[in-house]
Amino acid sequence: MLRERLTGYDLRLLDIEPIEGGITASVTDLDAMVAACEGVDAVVHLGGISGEDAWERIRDVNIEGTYCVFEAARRAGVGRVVHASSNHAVGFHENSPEAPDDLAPRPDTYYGVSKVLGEALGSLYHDRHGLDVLCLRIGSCFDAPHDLRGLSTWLSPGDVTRLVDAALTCENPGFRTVWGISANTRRFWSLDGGRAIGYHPQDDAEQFADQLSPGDPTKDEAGRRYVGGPFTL
Ligand code: 15L
Repeated sequence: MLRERLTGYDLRLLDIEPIEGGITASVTDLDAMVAACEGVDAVVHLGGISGEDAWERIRDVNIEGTYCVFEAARRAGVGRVVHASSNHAVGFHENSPEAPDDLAPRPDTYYGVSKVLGEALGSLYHDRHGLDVLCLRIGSCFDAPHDLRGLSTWLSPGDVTRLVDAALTCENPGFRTVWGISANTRRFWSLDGGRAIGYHPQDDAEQFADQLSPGDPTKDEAGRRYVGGPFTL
């Protein structure tokens, strides 16, 4: 989504799968990550497993990989890291209107734990090494919402681009956590943290409401009740 939309940037891409014009390496290969970070202004960290998995896989890929991102950025003198965190870092909080961007950790899975660890590493690398670190607690970033919960948690392709652009360009962010959602009519979570960095979402999942019908009642109920929705089950 971002690769084709983040125009105006000179992107250096890295993926474990070969991609056109990109570096092929694992996010867990510290030497490769340091080399990839040489001479860049900022890192956008999106690498890793994007859902629940065995502890060993989450540990070896997401936790080790996120350490490598911050350590490589530090060694290469990169000033800013934008970290794709997730609502699942705080997934066992009950939904409440305008839930703040800095809810305390309450992970719903090992995957959520890896996102908490990423935020903790970001905090450490900010306080100890002075990096600017923005942890985006992304909701559901897809072309369109998949289910009723997505009417609240959707982050559109256009808005994720606006959010990452704001995270890359805002002045003196320090360390912060920011919800990653669109301007959804049914949203639970605050847009204040986004506004504070100059993120102004333009999309609303409501446009998909009449295309979505109730799914598994237990999952729909978890989606209403908990930040992390069915990940809590
Ligand atoms: C996430 O963090 C996942 O990466 C994504 O696949 C979705 O499951 C999303 O959360 C969500 O909560 O909808």
